[in-house]
Amino acid sequence: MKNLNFKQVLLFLVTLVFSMASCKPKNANNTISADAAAKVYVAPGKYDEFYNFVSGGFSGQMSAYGLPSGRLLRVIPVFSVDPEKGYGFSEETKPMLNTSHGFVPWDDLHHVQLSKTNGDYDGKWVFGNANNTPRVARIDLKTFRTAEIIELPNSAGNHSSPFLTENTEYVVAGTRFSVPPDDVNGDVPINTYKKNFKGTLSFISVKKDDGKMELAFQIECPGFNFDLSRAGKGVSHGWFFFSCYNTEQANTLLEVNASQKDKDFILAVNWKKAEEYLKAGKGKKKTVRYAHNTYNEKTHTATSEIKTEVIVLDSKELKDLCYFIPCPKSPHGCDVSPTGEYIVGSGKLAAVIPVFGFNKMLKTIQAKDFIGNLEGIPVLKYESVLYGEVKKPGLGPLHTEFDNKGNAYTSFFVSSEVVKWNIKDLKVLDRVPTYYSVGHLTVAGGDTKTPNGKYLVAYNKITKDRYLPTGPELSQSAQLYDISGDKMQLILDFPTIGEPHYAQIAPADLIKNNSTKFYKLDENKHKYASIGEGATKVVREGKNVHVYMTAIRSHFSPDNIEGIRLGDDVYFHVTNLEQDWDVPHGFGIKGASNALRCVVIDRNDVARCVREPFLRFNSFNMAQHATDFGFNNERSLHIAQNLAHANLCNAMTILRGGIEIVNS
Ligand code: CUK
Repeated sequence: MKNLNFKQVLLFLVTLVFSMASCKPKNANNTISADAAAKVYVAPGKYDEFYNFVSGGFSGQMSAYGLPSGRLLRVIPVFSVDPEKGYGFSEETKPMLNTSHGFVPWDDLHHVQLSKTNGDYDGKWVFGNANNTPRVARIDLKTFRTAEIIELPNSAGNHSSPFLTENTEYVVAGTRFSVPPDDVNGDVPINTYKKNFKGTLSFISVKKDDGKMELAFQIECPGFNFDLSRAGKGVSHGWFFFSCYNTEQANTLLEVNASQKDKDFILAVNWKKAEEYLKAGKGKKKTVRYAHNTYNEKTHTATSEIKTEVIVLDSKELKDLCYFIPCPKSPHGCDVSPTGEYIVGSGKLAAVIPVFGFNKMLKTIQAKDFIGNLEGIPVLKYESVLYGEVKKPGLGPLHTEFDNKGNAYTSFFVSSEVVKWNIKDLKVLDRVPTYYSVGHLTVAGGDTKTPNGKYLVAYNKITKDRYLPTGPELSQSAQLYDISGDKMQLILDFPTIGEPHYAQIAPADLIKNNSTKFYKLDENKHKYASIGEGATKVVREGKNVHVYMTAIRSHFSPDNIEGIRLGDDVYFHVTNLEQDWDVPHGFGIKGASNALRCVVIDRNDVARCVREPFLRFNSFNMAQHATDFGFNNERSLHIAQNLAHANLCNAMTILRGGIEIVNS
């Protein structure tokens, strides 16, 4: 919870937090009953029942775990480079990390969202947001690879993102911080904040068949901070709900000044209405700059395009588009029940959890039961929209998900617990501790129309005492609870990669049978592909030399390259010829800073390795490593050297042009 309001929570409750964090219950181990081990045991060779997609926070990656075992299956590079997969190192993948600011190979991958059809996961894609340089990524679940990244203009701190409508019509992304527009009018002094800073909500359309994203439109809203959001579903399909804070529009000392008011808001947006306005030509074209990056599965190459225009709808002018629902103190989570009828606001500093009724909201709008108007947006009467309040739920409510029996589960940051309550009568039914300071939680299918409800995972901010120490920084933490009975039961701790913010859990059956096993060689449309060893060659174009190369276990072709001269740029285009599941190959060049970039551990990708111009062209020493050993960097290196000795010897050393010979 590394945002400003949590600093404030910590300011106010610092003693309490410390006491919570340091008072590990003496009987913590005893609270896990004997059957826990059996519940999480997945026998060797057996598959897990669920995939758990977990955000990597500041690692910029996403990871896939199996549940209930907690086994790490794969780290999926998204917003950061990853030598294990060559992502961001190979020339083919570098464009994925391009932005309007240039190459940005890092971000905070904050929330994940699985694609939906009719309000349930469909297993096609998983989306992730970049918090820092606002971007949204789509990962293809056939390949577990990042297929597309779109940057968002007019945004800063892309936090209420990426949340999806019930048929993945849109990926929606609200800006956490209001900013001046990205166009020529954007250079304004901070004391004009209230006038010039705006909160922009982005609606990215997603094509049904191939998932292709487009920035369809944006809605310009008052200069508040949009923290989190959820789409309506079922009865509330067509609406979107955003929690907002800093409605004071403070621009100094946000820790204190942004939480003065007794109530902030949940913004209800009628996106079907937005579509009507768009059709009627009510949008205004604005000049912006944003990158749109796409990975092509046929050419195995990414392209990055800079786009310069976006259509913006103005919430001030367009009636019936937006409404404010008052919500106690700095609402954070904003979650919608499986039927779509109940909207749960979690004020981080509030003593109750307000639950709003969607139909009550519609009636309030119809009756024009408003208590005011903020920059053209009607403010509804709290009592009229409120279904009820969960009383004394805990301290610091954050996020809520749902099971299949009419219950809700809310995470509490300050009191470090998960609280189960009934949606209908709002009674608290059960509470279990987390260790410690839980942020998000996820229930299997917990944001869908038909939750599975078997497991809940809590993602913690603090891990004191849970794992073997690892120096000043401890492992990140997830905790798995069995929620199938009346009482929640902690059954497993497992560490995660990076800081886990949000995660989702999908049945394995939805995804596993669609996994791509390998790329068919005759479908490879890469410009420099060599389809078969017979097609390999070395082609000189002035000072550029293109080596068309193939890799098959355990052999490179050609295995001698002669005639390279000092000052040449040599491009190695390596095609993996394997046509079987899981036979990737690596490729490296000794001494080149991009040697790692050439460790492209890919199926049938072609790696184009461009030598850095500032490097002296001394020698090449290439080696292939067998893949049935699995990979880590050290081992790859080791095998590479061994193979160089065993198979390749001097074969790949460049012998001509006054170049030093490498005796490998
Ligand atoms: S969150 Cu982003 S800092 Cu509750 Cu999704 Cu914690």
